[in-house]
Amino acid sequence: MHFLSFTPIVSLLMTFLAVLHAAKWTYSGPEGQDYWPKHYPYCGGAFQSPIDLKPGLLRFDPTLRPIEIQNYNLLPNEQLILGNDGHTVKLSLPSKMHISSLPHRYTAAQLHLHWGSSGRLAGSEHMVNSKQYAAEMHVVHFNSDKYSTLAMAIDKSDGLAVLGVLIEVGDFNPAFEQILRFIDSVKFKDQKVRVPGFDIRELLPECLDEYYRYDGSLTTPPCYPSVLWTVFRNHVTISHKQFLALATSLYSSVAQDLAPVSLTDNYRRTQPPDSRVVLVSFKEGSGLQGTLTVTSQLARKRIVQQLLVGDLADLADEGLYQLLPSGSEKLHGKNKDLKNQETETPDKSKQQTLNSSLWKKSQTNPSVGKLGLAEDALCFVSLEQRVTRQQKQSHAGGQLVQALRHAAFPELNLKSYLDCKSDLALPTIRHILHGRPTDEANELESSLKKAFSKRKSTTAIKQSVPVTKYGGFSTATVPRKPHSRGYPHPWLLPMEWED
Ligand code: 3TV
Ligand code: ZN
Repeated sequence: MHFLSFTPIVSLLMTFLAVLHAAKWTYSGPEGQDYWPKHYPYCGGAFQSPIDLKPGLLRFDPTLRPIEIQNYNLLPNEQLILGNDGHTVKLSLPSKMHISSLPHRYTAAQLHLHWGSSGRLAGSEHMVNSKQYAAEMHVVHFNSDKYSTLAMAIDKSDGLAVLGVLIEVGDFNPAFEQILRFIDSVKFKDQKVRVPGFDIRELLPECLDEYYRYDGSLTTPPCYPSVLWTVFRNHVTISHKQFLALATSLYSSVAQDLAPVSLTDNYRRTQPPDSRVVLVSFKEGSGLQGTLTVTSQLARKRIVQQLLVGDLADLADEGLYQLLPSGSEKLHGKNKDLKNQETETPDKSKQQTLNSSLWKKSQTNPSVGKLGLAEDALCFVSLEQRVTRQQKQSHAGGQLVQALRHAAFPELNLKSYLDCKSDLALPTIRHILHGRPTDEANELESSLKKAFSKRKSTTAIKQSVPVTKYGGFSTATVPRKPHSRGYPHPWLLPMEWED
């Protein structure tokens, strides 16, 4: 999803002009981060990075897979370019390097560093429980399934995936030395040097299973909210000498400048979390034990979203059974059998592609998507219709389906009813009425009666309010159902079940 809704030509022109007239920016002073939004409006917008990864923001998500990376083990004959762009020192990376464990292939483009200064061993961008580390490395990847270059991907909501590595001063790090030993060759802005390839995996912490995950932005102008962030739980170390080499060798000014400006403290301050949560792949030692589980609302939403566009059987091992009321674990075994049944539909590959971006967008944002409407992802289609169709396709009638309906539908339908105003079947409305506070139940019941009495005019209403075929899952383009006049609640239109 391009969050600038221009035609490709206008967009290209804007990019060209933006490059020509890219406003100078720095980390402090008159062009410092407080003033970035003047020229780069996204920097003053929502869902910005970095953030402070505080316990209150964290949600344990056992479905987060270990990060899998491919072809990081470069050989010395594969030359890379190390450069100073005036904001950071960056290393170009070959396109064979990629992340393979996300819904799309994310191809590596470059890595770079953020650091403090010689007197301040505090220059990381992300913080963990308000602790700032000495430095931070970012390995930038772009969604190469959808975009051909980093430049094309940079302003797309599913464009980038960045791996963040926190760096502490401690033991000498031989892998970082493969970069730092060339640092004097790129002291000034725009200087570049060829360096031999090495195993980039060695720059990452040993354990790639434990990480923080959230939707955020570039931490530098233009601050597009296009980054799926993965910040590893475990830090790496560099020696004090290595840190000083990084913090004292570089300048943000060109070599010819008579007044050289040191390149230090090139980190952005942490940004508000807005409505985001941060998913964590680990529980032990995180302070999350027993407080948040897979049955959290967020996890339920995700599982149901998967259910809506995916394959019921595929969910068997991903915790679907955990949605069910206690005692229904027995059904899990049953569910597993579904894997052997024919559930493929002609549209499946397309559905999964759509699902992936929807999943990505919604997974860390429980209330409003970065482009404003992620919540609608759950309600812009009739949940009932889709789940029922899914059930039919997977021949998964019976116990599992019944349990699922009882466990997952009441909450979702209530949400649809109160917020999303999507279609609801009368029996379901009655079902959710059951057990609600009396006032609410009465109001709903009278609305129902009126709605029911006008049911004969449904056809006419349907003509004036076309049934929307929400063909895609773009959260930015979900049309809102127009309110129909003459109904007690305009959204209380009886739903006709599709066969
Ligand atoms: F893609 C980037 C990032 F993700 C780039 S490329 C150039 C952007 C105009 C960059 F310079 C970055 F600093 C980051 S970051 O968000 O990882 N810091
Ligand atoms: Zn960065």
